[in-house]
Amino acid sequence: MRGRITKGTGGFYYVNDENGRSYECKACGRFRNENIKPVCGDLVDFTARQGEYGFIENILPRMNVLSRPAVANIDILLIVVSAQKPHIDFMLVDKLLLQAQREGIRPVLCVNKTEAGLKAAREIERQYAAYDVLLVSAHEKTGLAALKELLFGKFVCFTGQSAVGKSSLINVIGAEKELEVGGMSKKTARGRHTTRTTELLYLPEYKAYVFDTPGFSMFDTKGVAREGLAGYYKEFAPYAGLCRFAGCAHNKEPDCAVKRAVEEGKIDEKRYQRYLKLLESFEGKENG
Ligand SMILES: Nc1nc2c(ncn2[C@@H]2O[C@H](COP(=O)(O)OP(=O)(O)OP(=O)(O)O)[C@@H](O)[C@H]2O)c(=O)[nH]1
Ligand SMILES: [Zn+2]
Repeated sequence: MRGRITKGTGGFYYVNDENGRSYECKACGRFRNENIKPVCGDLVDFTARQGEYGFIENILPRMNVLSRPAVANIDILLIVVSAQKPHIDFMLVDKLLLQAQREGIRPVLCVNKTEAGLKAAREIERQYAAYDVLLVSAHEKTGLAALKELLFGKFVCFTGQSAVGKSSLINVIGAEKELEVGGMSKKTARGRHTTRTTELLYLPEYKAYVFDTPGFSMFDTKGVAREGLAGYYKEFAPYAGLCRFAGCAHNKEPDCAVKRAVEEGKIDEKRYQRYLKLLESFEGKENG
């Protein structure tokens, strides 16, 4: 059978089949010998056994994988921020966008708590106009249709600072239905004080998986060459090829089309300033 790993604990893995039914499995010995560790989100071939745990036989090639917590095959990284408190950390969002794009994951920004703080929400929309931005309120249940549409059939990872409302959003979109977990019926609405576990939740109504984490292991610049950084700024793309120098870092080089676009207000000044700051943090570092 084909399935997706939703949870791993104490040598056991929980694998959902295509109908969202959960099976307790062990990894077959070959994986340990080859030093392969299944992770949450992995798509696997497994055999189920009557009244006993099954076996994961094969892990399909991963589309992407993020670490600490280790999660694979994410379709969408939903970067949740707040229009009220806690105030948005723009640099963190820039880094999460970079991290997603580097892994080939589609990033979507989700501004929660928009029943107030509309000015902040508009500013976020403006700075990230090159990306998809949703405005929602978990409390007022507004903007959820677009979020639900996004979810359908996908594995969506909710990430962002603590207290922006990730759990609240998952609860309001998933709480109508009861969730099947290991044959037991359990409400999707988790208590706010339950300990955080690395677990994918299945939302049968949307045939979707969601995962909730404040972030992944500290962003590092490994794997992003200094010259490659600009490539992760979608709004630079129309101009980047027009600079005088090939490989222009859009910093102090003369005749830079990106800088010109900033001066003309076509690229957001604040995003550009943060880009320079990130670029600076690369100076003198070994990347690659
Ligand atoms: N005003 C307002 N508050 C909200 C909204 N959504 C969530 N909150 C509140 O924000 C606080 C944090 O919500 P959580 O859902 O626990 O946030 P989280 O992002 O999951 O936080 P962590 O689990 O710590 O990562 C709670 O007090 C919620 O009631 C909203 O749409 N508007
Ligand atoms: Zn340039």
